[in-house]
Amino acid sequence: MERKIALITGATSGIGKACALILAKNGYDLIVTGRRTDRLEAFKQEVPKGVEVLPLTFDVRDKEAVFDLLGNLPDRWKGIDVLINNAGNAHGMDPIQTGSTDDWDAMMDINVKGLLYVSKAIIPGMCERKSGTIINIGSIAGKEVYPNGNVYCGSKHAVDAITKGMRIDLNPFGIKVIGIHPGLVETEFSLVRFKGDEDRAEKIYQGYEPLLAEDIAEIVEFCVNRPPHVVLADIVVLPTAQASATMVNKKS
Ligand code: NDP
Ligand code: 8X3
Repeated sequence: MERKIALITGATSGIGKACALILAKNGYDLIVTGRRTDRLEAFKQEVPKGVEVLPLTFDVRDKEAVFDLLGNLPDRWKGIDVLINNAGNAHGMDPIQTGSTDDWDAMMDINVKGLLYVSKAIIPGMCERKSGTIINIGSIAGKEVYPNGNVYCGSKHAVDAITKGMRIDLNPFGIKVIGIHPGLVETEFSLVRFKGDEDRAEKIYQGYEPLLAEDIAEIVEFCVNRPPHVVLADIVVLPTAQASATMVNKKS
């Protein structure tokens, strides 16, 4: 099988890690990123034999680090076929009148500006090669707004708009741009949102069967295995028990 290269941001847990693992099984060598170096290093042991992994530790908010590391990749890693812009989180869940500006900064800087910095570092190479696939992980929160979701929803609506803009601008270069917008996926997401409050985080996923990170990874696998003339442009995926951002059919 011809080996390809995928770059996955936020590969230290959840959706990003699951996507990295499934792409490894599909013959990709991987550039995996995140802030937790220990997890990136440990990840190297989890991939099938023969898969090459380049771990890069940086905060997507750090513009200089993004351009320095991704702009100076070793030649062997420059030809990125698939970019998955996944790094991101919600920070807090408060009404707009009492929300924290630190939380707002984190969400806009990571989910929106971080995605832009990484994309800007990678897109020129894809344009030169006239090929590539960009998958932006949005959210149901980018399609709807829910109580106390205000700024997180705003950040994911921005991801949705930026994804559509990328699709238009990069179309002449034959670059596929895909938005995947999941509903509730059980990962470390709620632990981060609720600042380490495990009880509160666990309750988000109780009383119904949430999506797993692997469910999203399987969609990514399907997307990257489409023939050249097919792009799955915009995908909303929910747990069956979830009908909208605000309606989840909980049994207890
Ligand atoms: P996790 O908290 O499990 O994973 C988040 C990942 O993003 C981690 O690898 C983390 O790595 C990375 N990350 C966060 N902040 C930064 C930063 N400043 N710089 C670099 N990397 C960062 O959550 P999920 O897997 O659920 O989230 C992945 C994406 O999916 C996010 O964009 C999220 O908004 C989206 N999403 C999640 C849903 C859910 O219900 N779980 C539903 C819809 C969308 P590290 O901490 O090592 O830096
Ligand atoms: C994560 C899903 O519903 O918590 O984007 O916003 S939700």
